[in-house]
Amino acid sequence: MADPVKILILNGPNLNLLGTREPDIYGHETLTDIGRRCEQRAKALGFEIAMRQSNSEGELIDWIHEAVSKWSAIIINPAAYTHTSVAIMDALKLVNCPIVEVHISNIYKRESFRHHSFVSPVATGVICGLGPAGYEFALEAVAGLLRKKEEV
Ligand code: CA2
Repeated sequence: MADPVKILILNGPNLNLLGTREPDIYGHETLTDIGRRCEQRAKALGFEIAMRQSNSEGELIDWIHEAVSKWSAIIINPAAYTHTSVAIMDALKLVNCPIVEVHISNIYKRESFRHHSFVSPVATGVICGLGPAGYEFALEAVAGLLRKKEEV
């Protein structure tokens, strides 16, 4: 049997506390709940996933580097690093696989400093403002992107 397609799902700073504050913006689900949703959706799509979270920019970058050889796609919610990190943008540029940027909230409806993303110009696509379901939509998008890649 063929090896399962492996997808890396990365989460940036403070997302470990999701579900504990600001439910009007982020809802009530925790990152563990979102991980469970993703596991189910990934199973249906025939993917194996690794869901990781870090509050450290360097650790996120080390994980992105793994995608050069180990992962078929990256789904990333860089959290506040979205708006600040040239280093994460540079690391993502080195990766030759589909990258889907996810934001739970609609960053364009919020403070102006959230309107700029260093990640979007290097991402294959962006899902934003659709709540925790955005992670599942990102998995569906990856399935489509990988299928398209196989066809060429
Ligand atoms: O909407 C998103 O997914 C964000 O990436 C979340 C980041 C924010 O800085 C971005 O502008 C948009 C913030 C993550 C904070 O996580 C929370 C932790 C505890 C309670 C609520 C949210």
